[in-house]
Amino acid sequence: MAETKTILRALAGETLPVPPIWMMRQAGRYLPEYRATRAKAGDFLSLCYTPDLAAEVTLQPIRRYGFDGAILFADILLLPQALGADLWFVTGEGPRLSTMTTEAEFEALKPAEAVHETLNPVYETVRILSRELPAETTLIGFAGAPWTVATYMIAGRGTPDQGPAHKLKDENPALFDRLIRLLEAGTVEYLSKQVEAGAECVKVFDSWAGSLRGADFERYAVEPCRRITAALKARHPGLPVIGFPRGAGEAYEGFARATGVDCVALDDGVSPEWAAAHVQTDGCVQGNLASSHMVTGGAALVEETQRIVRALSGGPHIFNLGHGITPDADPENVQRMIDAVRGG
Ligand code: 1CP
Repeated sequence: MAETKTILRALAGETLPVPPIWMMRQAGRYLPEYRATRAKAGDFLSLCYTPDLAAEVTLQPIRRYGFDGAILFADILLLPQALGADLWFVTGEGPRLSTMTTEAEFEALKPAEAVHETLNPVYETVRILSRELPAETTLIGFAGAPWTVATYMIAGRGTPDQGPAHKLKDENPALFDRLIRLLEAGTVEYLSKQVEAGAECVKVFDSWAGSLRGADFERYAVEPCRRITAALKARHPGLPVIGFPRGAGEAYEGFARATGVDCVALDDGVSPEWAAAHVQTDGCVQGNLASSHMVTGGAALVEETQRIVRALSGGPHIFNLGHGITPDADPENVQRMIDAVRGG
């Protein structure tokens, strides 16, 4: 049967007359229905680990907007938790984890194969979604990339410059490499189970790839993504993989070739015209409207949306924001963006 899901068609390299669209953090605090379900769950982690509620918040933006893709509701920090790190969320501030900077702390982590014990509820969420999503909607699984997850594990929280992770990488490269390899193996385990449960493509979020320079970018952004992609495709032939080396700048060029991903997700730091000439030449691209337009709206939102659609119309493209939508966004601006993409 010919593929009818537009996101899978774009990921396979097809140029479509209207790009499919979904949005990073589409299930999130800007939506009143999300806030209501989250209040019912109590806290953020309970929401992630209660399959019925996690599936419900995943479905909310699909019902409201008819996005072409639904991203599993979970978090990149569930994997370190499954490896044995303590994880909690401080309301209004963000995630906190027990830190991992010494040999002894590394040794206390569990092996990659042990992650399923904690992550089983996430796979159940995927199974519910694969039953309940509309036939035309692509179910997207995801995980964090090793470098980005390591930055949180080493610092115990989000940091402006990922300083603690850079310090460990430079002072104790052997220990740092072992952590990266463990995260790679855990990520392959985690994403494989999501695929077995019904995820139709997966995205690897390297949100802090932009702070890696030169050889470090190769070693800790390109190489882990290449090894993860190869391992996943060996287990699941034909599985489409989206890579998101956020902040890569010029290093976006060649990233798909070097890693084997089927699609490169672009942040808003590169122009769509540049991406058409330097990134889309290797295959599908995703992106890249600045998420601030979801707050400010107006004519600029429509003009920038149309500019991106036009610039990337000559090749495979999935429309998205350059980063996650923020809690202060206006839900009506999301509809305006969709209408501008679909020509409504
Ligand atoms: O209060 C709330 O309800 C929590 C806000 C929230 C949400 C909605 C967090 C906490 N995580 C999520 C869900 C989430 N996280 C998804 C699900 C689906 C969707 O997109 O709709 C995804 C894909 C993520 C991925 C994620 N979590 C990333 C990578 C993408 C990115 O934004 O760069 C990162 C870095 C995280 C860590 C994290 N989780 C939550 C916060 C606030 C953060 C960032 C913390 C920091 O850097 O300080």
